[in-house]
Amino acid sequence: MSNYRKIQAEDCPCREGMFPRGKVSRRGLLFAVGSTVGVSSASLVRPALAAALSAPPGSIHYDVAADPTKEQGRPTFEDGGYGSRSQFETAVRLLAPNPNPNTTFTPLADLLGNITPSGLHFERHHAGIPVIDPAKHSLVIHGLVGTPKRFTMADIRRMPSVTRKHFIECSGNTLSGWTGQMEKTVQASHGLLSTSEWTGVLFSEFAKQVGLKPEGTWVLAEGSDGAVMTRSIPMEKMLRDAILAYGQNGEAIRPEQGYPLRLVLPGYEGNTHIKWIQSLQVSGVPFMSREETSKYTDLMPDGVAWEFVFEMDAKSVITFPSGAMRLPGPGFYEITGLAWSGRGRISGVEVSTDGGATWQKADLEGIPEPICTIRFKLPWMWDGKPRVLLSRCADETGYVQPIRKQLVEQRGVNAFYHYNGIQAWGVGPDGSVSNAAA
Ligand SMILES: Nc1nc2c(c(=O)[nH]1)N[C@H]1C(S)=C(S)[C@@H](COP(=O)(O)O)O[C@H]1N2
Ligand SMILES: [Mo]
Repeated sequence: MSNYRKIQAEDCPCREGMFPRGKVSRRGLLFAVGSTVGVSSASLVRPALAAALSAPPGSIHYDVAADPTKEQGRPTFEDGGYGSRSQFETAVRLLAPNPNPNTTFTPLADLLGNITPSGLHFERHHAGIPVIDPAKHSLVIHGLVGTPKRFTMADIRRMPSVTRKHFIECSGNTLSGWTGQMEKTVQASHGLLSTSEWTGVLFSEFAKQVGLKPEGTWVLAEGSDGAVMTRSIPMEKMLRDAILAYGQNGEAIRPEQGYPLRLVLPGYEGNTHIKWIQSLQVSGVPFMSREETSKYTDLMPDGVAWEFVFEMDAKSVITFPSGAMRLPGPGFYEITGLAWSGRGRISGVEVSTDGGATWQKADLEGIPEPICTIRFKLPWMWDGKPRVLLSRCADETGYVQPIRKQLVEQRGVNAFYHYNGIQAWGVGPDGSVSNAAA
């Protein structure tokens, strides 16, 4: 397996040109240069040396010990007190092709377990990432409430909190299923999906403080970014499980994810999880904002557009082996991937290694949690023949992930969002893995 991972990192075309080779973290450079040639100015370093010292994003370059058991290791706190990953780890987010510098994809094939490291969480920004001082940020709750109120971040931090694991998935994830474009890697096809442990305050706690009027059936959530992104959310959902989150994976939420405060609406399409949230306005009707009229609707074959398609249907994907990888030869592999549903817990995952002729029950890693990804696994002996690998999942409502044909029969091919068909990866006789759609 470890041998295989190395092959994968070199072969994956999506990674080409993504590392700032020759651009060296200042601290790492000074550390290495100071110990070898005794100069302290980075500008004096010859380009060849700088290239040799380059380190992938999020890491610091250090010289490798000839024998780590025979010398003192490097001192702690070289990182200034905030850790970095090994210089040998290279997984990064994938930037969407130009001209869209506002979207990145999670490297799903590199993830271990179930949580997405915060630095690899996918990003979708309609107007870039605002820089917000938490001391000056607040959330106003107004409209059809008894007492309109402004909550500072300090007020919010004092309220009773919850910590829950949930995925967020952009409704445009896997849209190549509709268009038929063959994305080469699972990062490009499925990478607008990430899972974090979110910490924050349930909306129901805020509701107790402002007092809701019975006619308040919708809430307009509004961000404080350049897009002032707004979505209308049913009050029933807000009271059921909406979280005003300030924490992500054990620390403050990342700027890219909405620092200092974001809405988390478990299972709802990503665009409703308003980041950098500043206002919640209660009303008796949806607001019909730009994002729910011109944008996030699904056009059906009969010309009718579905709107307020909130819940993300059950989906699964094999992340190993997946597109652009190469299996080094016949033998044992553990097929693995992720399954998730916006409607509850995943109840089961099946894998086919023969293009859907037969299916086997996959092992689930741990106990499925509601509206959270779960890792599945299946031991597999590859005989060296061409194979097509598929996964399909079911959730606790009894819903089974469909094939593309079923989706197209129901919705045509104009529906840009909410594609959740089964993904197929083909394994060639040379071990090369490629997108075989489904
Ligand atoms: N204020 C604001 N909230 C926003 C957005 C935005 O551009 N501005 N993008 C939305 C979209 S389309 C998605 S898919 C998710 C992405 O969340 P992430 O960037 O934390 O992955 O945030 C949503 N919330
Ligand atoms: Mo999105």
